[in-house]
Amino acid sequence: MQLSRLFNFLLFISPLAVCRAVASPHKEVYSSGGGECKNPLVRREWRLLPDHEKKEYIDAVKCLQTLPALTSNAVPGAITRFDDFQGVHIRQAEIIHNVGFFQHWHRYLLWFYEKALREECGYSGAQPYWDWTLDSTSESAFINSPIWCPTTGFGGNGPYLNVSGNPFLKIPGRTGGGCVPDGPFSNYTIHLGPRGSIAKKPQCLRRDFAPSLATLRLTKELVRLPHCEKNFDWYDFKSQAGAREDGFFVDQASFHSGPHISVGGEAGHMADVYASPGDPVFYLHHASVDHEWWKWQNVDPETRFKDATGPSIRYDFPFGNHFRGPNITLDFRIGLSELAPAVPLHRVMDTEGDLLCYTYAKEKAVYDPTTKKWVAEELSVEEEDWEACKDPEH
Ligand SMILES: [Cu+2]
Repeated sequence: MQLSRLFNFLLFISPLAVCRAVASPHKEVYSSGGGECKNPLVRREWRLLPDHEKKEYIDAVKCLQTLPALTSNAVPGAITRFDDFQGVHIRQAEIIHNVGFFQHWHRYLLWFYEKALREECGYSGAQPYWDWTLDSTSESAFINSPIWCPTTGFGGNGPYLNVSGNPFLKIPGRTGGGCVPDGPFSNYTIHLGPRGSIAKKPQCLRRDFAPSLATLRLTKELVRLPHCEKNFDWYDFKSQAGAREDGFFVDQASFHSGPHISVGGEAGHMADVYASPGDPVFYLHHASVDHEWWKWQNVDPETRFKDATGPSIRYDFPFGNHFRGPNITLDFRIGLSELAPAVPLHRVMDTEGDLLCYTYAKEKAVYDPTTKKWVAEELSVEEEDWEACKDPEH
């Protein structure tokens, strides 16, 4: 395990344009035969993938969107394999958020999504992530992020709708709301949602960017704060902040809720607590949420691979003022309905354990204003410490 982590110290110098990228530094091959993770997939930031890898990923997502669903018996509106994953999230949305196993459940979902892309759609890479802090420096940085590129990304914002039609959210600074008009998913039909609906209801992919929220809540400094917590329950609570029983609080938006709302605003799919996986960018966002947890865990693996606490029931303390159920333990079980077997939490604590087999590249994306390209650089020891908040005094 340690040896495989060492491989990630590779230095990648790849000039990348905003909408274009270049050659791949390497390709990891997943191998976890015999219950041992030997050669983990290495997840990287979207803008650091060379163009042909971006295309391969998007082609694989589009492939999932054509394969027949496995869960149509339970989810009548599920037509495709892509819908399967959105469907299980819709069905479990009321039990998997604002609880202690939120991180674990989403990690497990992503693992099976990544697996489906690879095993059913021939994708040879790892699930990429979207580091929102790179796009929170200004409103224009957010709007012009490489992730929204119509040719090598996921397409951009929807046109502005004066009335969002969402009675549950009031988001200042929303700028869109309509159907995404460009990119690879502009003609894609989402079948499930809104909210808890699992009946077939064809709809376009909608985005409703709130760039000001991104600049206020997704800065490197704010994203770092949960990392300063030594115990999982407070790390987890802070990373899930913003979405509460009594509504959404923009001024408390965390790196989980903040990107959901910055992309989804009021009318976009990403803002829908149930149906958000209808937007393919959901998986890059959640890979980044998982990346943060992975960073937090790896500061002290001995302790933190065993630290799973927090309520088993939604909105129990500290997510609300209720005390209705017991706290989770490592033996608490999560599942993905028909999509994957139920497993105890201890199986998903280590991303290089006997079930999961992936890691995150130890690199950072740096923008070179002269060449207008993003390049990968190795994290210095000081930067790693800062990101991990090993010493809150500094
Ligand atoms: Cu979720």
